Amino acid sequence: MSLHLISFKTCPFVQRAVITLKHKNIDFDITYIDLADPPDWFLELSPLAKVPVLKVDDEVLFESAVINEYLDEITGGELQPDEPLARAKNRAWIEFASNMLGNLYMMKMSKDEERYNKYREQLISQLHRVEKRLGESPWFNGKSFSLADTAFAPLFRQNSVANNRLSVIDPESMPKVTAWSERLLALPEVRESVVDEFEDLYLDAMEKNGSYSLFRLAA
Ligand SMILES: N[C@@H](CCC(=O)N[C@@H](CS)C(=O)NCC(=O)O)C(=O)O
Repeated sequence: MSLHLISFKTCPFVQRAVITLKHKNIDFDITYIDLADPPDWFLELSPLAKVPVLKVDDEVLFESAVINEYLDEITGGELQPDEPLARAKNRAWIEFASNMLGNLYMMKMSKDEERYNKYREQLISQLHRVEKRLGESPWFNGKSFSLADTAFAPLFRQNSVANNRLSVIDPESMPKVTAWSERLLALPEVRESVVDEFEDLYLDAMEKNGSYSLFRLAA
């Protein structure tokens, strides 16, 4: 069976799939496209015109959460809780992380202070909710590393851009989130889930968008 991932170099949703692939030592190929000028073959392949897309031989999978469950299930399934309610709750928090990724993107790319602050406040309130949900360390579900960890890790990677100078994580009021995010960012599969030029590309995108965050960085 061949696995071929279609990616965009700064997309956190693709990074989720890369983390799972690397965590489970699964062989895969990767093709990067430019979402600003997507090739026709990609638009034909991707029902929502979004990455990630995973080609499994000639079949097409889309949506990062679905791709990750599939990758886990063909390799033993240990990244999802066994019990149905716990498994459903894991899925719900993965969806929560997707919403947070949207807010983080909007915060980083907002053109003005008002919108920047609006998304920043939403994110901070969401992080406080995650802080309350976190229990035993080291991972989201305690001892078992799971797809919730691979789903949140790209959020923390994007949050850490520019040496954490735009971070929304407050170590004092969010000690569990702080420790969990640092633990995730230290994992090889998370460090290697982004291309070498990731930071430059991300900052370029902020510049192209006329992002207000850049004023914060310059201050
Ligand atoms: N719910 C999707 C979100 C994927 C997504 O939003 N991908 C972005 C890039 S990070 C995309 O392809 N955007 C292209 C577009 O919206 O046209 C998932 O989890 O895979």
